[in-house]
Amino acid sequence: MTSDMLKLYHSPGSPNSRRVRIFLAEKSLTVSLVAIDLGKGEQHSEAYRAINPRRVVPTLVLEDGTVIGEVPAIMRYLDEAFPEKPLLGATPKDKGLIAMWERRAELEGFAAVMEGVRNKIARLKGRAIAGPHDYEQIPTLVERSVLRVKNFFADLNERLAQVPFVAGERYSAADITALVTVDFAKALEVSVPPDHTALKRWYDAVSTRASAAA
Ligand SMILES: N[C@@H](CCC(=O)N[C@@H](CS)C(=O)NCC(=O)O)C(=O)O
Repeated sequence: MTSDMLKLYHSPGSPNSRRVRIFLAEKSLTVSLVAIDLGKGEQHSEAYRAINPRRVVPTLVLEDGTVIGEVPAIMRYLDEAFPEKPLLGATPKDKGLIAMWERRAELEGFAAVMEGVRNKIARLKGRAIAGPHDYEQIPTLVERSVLRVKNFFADLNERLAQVPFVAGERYSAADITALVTVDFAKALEVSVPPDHTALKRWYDAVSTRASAAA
């Protein structure tokens, strides 16, 4: 099987879509990209809901029509189906460690930024949580989200003072989620503080890889 039989529904400005695009670029895989315009509400269209009733991007569609949503699930499929250049680990130990660090980056970093942005931005009024249900914003949450992001940066700085990459010695999916988190945090006006030198060193390295432009 070749990857060009796969279809990825994505949005150019969506951080979750970017996680998958970087993953694909790192593995040198090409898929057919279909853009969904979130600004115009295309995720709510009947046509897209027939593909992904959760109304979110990214969505991967396999050659036989199987639909895989959720970034970690898409990454898992791609790493198993195309095992060259594994980004989720090649040994049981690496798989466990990368899953742990990627999950921490998603839950403590990415989700905190998402919570802040979705409860802050006027355009997302009534849509504080992506998906099939509408939720009102809670503006008072934003301050706590920002604090969570800052704490995530401090914790990540400590980690990266010990190892070159988030999950250890090698670049992995955990670096992808952490990189997208740092860039996404700019929407909350949170950037890497100058004294977080290990985080800065890592950010400069991962954001200048060709895949970061994906
Ligand atoms: N848990 C989902 C989250 C996907 C998600 O939240 N995607 C956002 C874009 S980054 C979206 O589709 N938003 C649509 C909306 O805001 O209505 C995943 O891992 O793929």
